[in-house]
Amino acid sequence: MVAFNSIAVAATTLFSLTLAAPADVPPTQIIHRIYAGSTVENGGLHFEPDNVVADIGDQIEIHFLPKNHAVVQSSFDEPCKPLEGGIFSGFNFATPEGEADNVFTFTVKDTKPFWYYCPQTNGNHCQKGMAGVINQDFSSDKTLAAYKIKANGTGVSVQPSTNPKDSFGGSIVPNKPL
Ligand SMILES: *[C@@H]1O[C@H](CO)[C@@H](O)[C@H](O)[C@H]1NC(C)=O
Ligand SMILES: [Cu+2]
Repeated sequence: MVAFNSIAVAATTLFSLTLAAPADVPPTQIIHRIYAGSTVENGGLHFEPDNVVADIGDQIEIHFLPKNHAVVQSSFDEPCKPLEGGIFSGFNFATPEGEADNVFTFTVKDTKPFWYYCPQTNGNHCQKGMAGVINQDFSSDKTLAAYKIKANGTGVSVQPSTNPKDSFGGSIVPNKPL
C-alpha cells in the first residue's frame, strides 16, 4: 500500500511538471535595461529607451529614476489602461534621486508588440508621453508615435489594482550596479 501511494504521488508530480513546461520560456541571458524617467527627455516623463527589440526569453529590467513611476502593460488600442493579464510593477520604486534600490524584471514571452505606460496620475505621465513598446511591428501603422498621440487623448490613466503596491507578471529584485 505504501509503495503504491508513493508511485501515485511521483506520477502526479511528473504530470504537473510536464503540463507546466510549455509556459516556461528558456532564458537567453540577455537583459534589456529600460529607465523609467529621464534626466534629459520630456521633463523626465520618458522611458529610455522607449522602443526596444527583444527576443523570446530575454529579460526586461526596468530601472526607476525620480520621482514615483510604475510600469503597466496596455493594448495599442487603449493606452493608459491595463491589459487584462498584463504586467504591473506596482508603485514600489519612489526615489528622490538616483535609481531606486529595486528593479522590476520580466521575461519576453513572445515577439508580439508589448505596449506599456506609466500609470502615475499626479502629472498625467501616460498622457504626456511616458509610454513605450517592446517589439513594435515596424511594417504596421501601429507605431509608438501613434500610441503616444492616442495616449494624450485619454482622460485619466486607469490603475491595474486598488492596491497601488500590487505587482504582477514579473519580479521585484535588488538593483545590482553594472
Ligand atoms: C497632451 O500632451 C501635451 C504635450 O506634451 C501636454 O501639454 C498635455 O498636457 C497633454 N494632455 C494631457 C491630458 O496631459
Ligand atoms: Cu511616471
